[in-house]
Amino acid sequence: MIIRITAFLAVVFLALAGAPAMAADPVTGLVKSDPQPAADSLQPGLGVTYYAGVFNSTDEIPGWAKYRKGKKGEPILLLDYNVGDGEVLTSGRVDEVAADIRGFIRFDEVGTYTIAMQSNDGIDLTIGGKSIIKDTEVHADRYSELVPVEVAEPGWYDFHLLYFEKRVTSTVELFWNAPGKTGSLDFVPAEAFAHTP
Ligand SMILES: [Ca+2]
Repeated sequence: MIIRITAFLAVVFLALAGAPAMAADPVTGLVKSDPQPAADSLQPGLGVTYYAGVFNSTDEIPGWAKYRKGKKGEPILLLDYNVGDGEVLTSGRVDEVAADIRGFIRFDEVGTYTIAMQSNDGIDLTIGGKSIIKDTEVHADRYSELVPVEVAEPGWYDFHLLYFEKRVTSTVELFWNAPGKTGSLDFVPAEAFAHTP
């Protein structure tokens, strides 16, 4: 609890201070989706496949998915889920479920974005082939570090988030600041997400 409050206050303080401390090393070398997805092939939100089961780490999800079909869910339009003991994302379940979330995220600007997440339970976020945020095991709500992510070219990048909720409360939130923007981070907006069905 103390860690959680400290992390929360740190994010709030740094946001208010207008100069988020870059706690993490910058992530560089993101590769744009190649080819870029055709505009008429894209649908809003991120695609998601759910796997019902008891997970203790996101590292268990790929092996699990190899042998099970999973269930397609309604697309996730925004990663702003802070639902207490309610439904986990669009899964129709409140506990014991993993989500394999895939699609694209669009960076319109060249420069250094700041990306952060709050999660409960595990998350493993990869963008443009690079690991951005990992907090893979069971935990109460907590924030990641503020991760500087260098974008060399505007466009769509492959987005892949593994997530699971073991029991009780569930949170998945994704925040960013565009290059040069200071102040509090915003939820990554819906128009920055897309997927091909
Ligand atoms: Ca939980």
